[in-house]
Amino acid sequence: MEGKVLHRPKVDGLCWRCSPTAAAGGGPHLPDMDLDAVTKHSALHAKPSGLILQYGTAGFRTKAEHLDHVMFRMGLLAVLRSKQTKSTIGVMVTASHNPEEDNGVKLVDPLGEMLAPSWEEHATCLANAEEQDVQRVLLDISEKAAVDLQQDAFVVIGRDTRPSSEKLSQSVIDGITVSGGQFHDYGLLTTPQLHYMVYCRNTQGQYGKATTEGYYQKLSKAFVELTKQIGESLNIGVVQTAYANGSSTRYLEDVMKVPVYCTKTGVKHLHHKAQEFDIGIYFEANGHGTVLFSKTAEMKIKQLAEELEDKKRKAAKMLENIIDLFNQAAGDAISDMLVIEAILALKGLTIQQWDALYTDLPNRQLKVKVADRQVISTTDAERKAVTPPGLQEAIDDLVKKYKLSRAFVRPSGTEDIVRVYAEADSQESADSLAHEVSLAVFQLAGGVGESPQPGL
Ligand code: 16G
Repeated sequence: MEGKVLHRPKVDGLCWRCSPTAAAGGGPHLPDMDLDAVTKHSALHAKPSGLILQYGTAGFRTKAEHLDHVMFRMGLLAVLRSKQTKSTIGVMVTASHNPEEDNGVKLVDPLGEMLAPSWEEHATCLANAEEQDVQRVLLDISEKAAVDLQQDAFVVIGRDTRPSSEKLSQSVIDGITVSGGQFHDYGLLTTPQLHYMVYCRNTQGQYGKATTEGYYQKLSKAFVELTKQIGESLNIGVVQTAYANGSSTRYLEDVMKVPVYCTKTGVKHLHHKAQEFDIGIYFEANGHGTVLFSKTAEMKIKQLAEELEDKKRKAAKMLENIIDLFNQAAGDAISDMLVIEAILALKGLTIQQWDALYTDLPNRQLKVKVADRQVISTTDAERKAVTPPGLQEAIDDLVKKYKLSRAFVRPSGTEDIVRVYAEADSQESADSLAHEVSLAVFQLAGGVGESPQPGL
């Protein structure tokens, strides 16, 4: 067959002519479309005969094995749409929540919106064209939509994690390249991320940076702004116990600038204290903890989720989901873990980066057996011993010997022992301080059995 090259339509936009170069067998003439090459490649992505698909609510969706030709042809169509709109167009390979063996594809228009309905029709025509009609349908679409074929075309591609997605996105790329388009393949992306990329690229980065990092930055910035804004009208408090690492308290007070409170050990104490705030965050070093939102906070967030401009509304919606995810009844390690996972993903942080926000001071916990642990009474949220006499003074003297040090003792509420906690600038110092305090407890509070040994 003679090499035909699609060209800019005549002024009336209705008719096509062949390029003299192409007619003379001059080969591809980019950015025009080499229809011979398209036909050749199309045969490599042959349509199963009789298969009819519809560009539906979310593009084309069916069994992955039936989609190769659709992918190739959507690559072609994306190039035409890009030329027509003089903008970057997106192609997303995904079947979202459908079964794993399915797949699908949809096009994203210049401002990140869904493909225009008239182009959905073109998509359906092209996807269902029999092999010998592909050229004619391409010509037809270009004519109807007055596509300027001299224009450059640029397409961005994303795909989901399905096993079939990588190969199918390659077929999209094949369609793009054979029709003279350029592309950027983002690889794995969520669908909203691809919409975001398209929008960013067509607004010269005004909406944000067209990278996944840019996407996360934009969201987390909005999230921080919103929480700040909420923070101005709602009071936030963090509740810890004496067991909280001194570094965490310093980080919260000095860097995060949030007020920190200390209560006695036990969820019941922390929970009640946290209820005093609009947003009350409580956490015990042994893992118990959650975040409580007052009714006022919930209402405020709900309001913001409806009233504010786009990015703030999204951040408020995110906070609404966070309220649901945090267990409001009691500390819940699973719900805490999921919230943390979500925040890390949102901020693009690894667990290691999160862990490195501050460094815990070395610390040691020990147990001491005494005849009657109730001889020890405490005050100041268990940070100071009131009885037996002389114990607190002994602890104070020991603490003075070490740098960045702190120590306290309290009778356990769950075991028949006294707990000793110490922290200091090095593990050696923390171990040594804890041991010395254990000895003081043993001597002053009626220790039983063998006296505490170093290193135990
Ligand atoms: C219980 C508490 C926990 C507390 C721990 C203290 C609940 C659900 N759990 O596990 O909050 O930290 O006891 O134990 O209330 P202790 O008094 O033996 O140090």
